[in-house]
Amino acid sequence: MRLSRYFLPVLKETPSEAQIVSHRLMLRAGMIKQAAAGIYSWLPLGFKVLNRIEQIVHDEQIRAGHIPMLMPTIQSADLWRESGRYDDYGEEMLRIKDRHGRDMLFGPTNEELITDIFRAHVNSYKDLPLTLYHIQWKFRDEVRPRFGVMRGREFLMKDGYNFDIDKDAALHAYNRHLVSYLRSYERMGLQAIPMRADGGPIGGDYTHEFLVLAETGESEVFYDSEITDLKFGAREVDYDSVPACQAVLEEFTSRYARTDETHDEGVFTAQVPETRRRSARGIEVGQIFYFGTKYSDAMGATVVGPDGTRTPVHMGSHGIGVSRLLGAIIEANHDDRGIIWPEGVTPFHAAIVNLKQGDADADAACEGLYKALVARGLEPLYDDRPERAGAKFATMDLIGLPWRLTVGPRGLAKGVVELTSRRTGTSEELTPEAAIDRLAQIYAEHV
Ligand code: 5CA
Repeated sequence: MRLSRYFLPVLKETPSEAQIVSHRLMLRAGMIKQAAAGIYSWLPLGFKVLNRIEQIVHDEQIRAGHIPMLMPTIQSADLWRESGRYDDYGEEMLRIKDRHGRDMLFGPTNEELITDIFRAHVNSYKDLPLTLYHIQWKFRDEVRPRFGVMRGREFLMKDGYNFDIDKDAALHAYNRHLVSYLRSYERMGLQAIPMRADGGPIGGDYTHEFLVLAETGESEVFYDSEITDLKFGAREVDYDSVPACQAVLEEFTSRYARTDETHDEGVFTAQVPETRRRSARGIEVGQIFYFGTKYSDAMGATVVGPDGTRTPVHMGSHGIGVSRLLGAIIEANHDDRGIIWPEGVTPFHAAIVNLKQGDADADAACEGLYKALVARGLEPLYDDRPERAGAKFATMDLIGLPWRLTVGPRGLAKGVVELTSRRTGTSEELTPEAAIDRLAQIYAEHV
């Protein structure tokens, strides 16, 4: 993409309504624009990152054997009356009447709708296990929408639902989700710690939240410092293997980590040596639940078991805050000049900054780099505007592309361009070919 032809409405002033750094940076970098309280338009740069995150979530869900689909945003109140949640959900649910006076709602989550699909089409234990998921906009009429996309009213969520014959099988689905979530967050450049938590309106007493540590997090967390050293890394886990998934769960959850709802000072003190006790703030980027037969009992979702009798299926639901993740990633990756995208989610792979637009050699070198990067499957953002170098650097630093190629007559006279890391600030002079090879190599690990 050439910046002169892109739509990147960066702001010079720091918007006064934004209280936290990720919100400020998303507005300043022209990623989002508020449409109403807690509701945002996703401008091209923000939309690109949102898509990258969504793609990682899809890849990892499909890798775990979960099946993508799409349910609507608007639901009928009838199903929610069946489950008993129409009254329970309270004012967070946006209730709508259609022209015939029928009660509808903008879905805050989809347990009812998916259970209805299941009971209409699945009849036998032979069709289990089954995990269906979608990535769809949700609406929760939060009392205090704030912090930009972190606590929106309209937000994008991946929500998945498992259907299993019994508790053991459903717990395997739970463990599989935990593994796939650890992989997903690491690909986004985040360490998200799974913590025992509280079920809330979804229900169920077995649940883990995934928290990214950040000062601006809304949850208070208590943990054993050793948990932050755990890395999922490049290991391959067989998702069909009960012991393999169980082993990952145990490794990542055996060290103490709790959110405030279930924090018990006595247990924390007994389990964790004093030097390793930590408390901090965390951003909840996902949550997994096992809730047994709560919805299948209420809505009659049963299958015929091996002995010919009907039994309600065991279920769980599993959510990732796709739009919230942009805020969480920025909270964990920024400096005073702007965002620093992890390679896995960056909107463009590399910036090309032409120090002397209009100079025939510099223009030709930039065009050459641009084409070579595209040919290697990478997406560059070429700042081809007739601006000062300082302004071009400031824009690229603000929008946070992890790598910058700087091209100018002085370097070209020596046959080199400069490759700069946004994170470390270190620069290297390389021939254009070597710079392209380097970038291709860096991103080979992030496809
Ligand atoms: N049905 C279950 C799991 S699919 C569910 O709704 N879980 S949840 O309530 O925990 O939401 C899943 C994730 O969505 C949360 O972990 C959080 O990352 C994200 N989320 C929840 N509320 C908001 C909000 N108001 N704004 C942005 N993201 C949100």
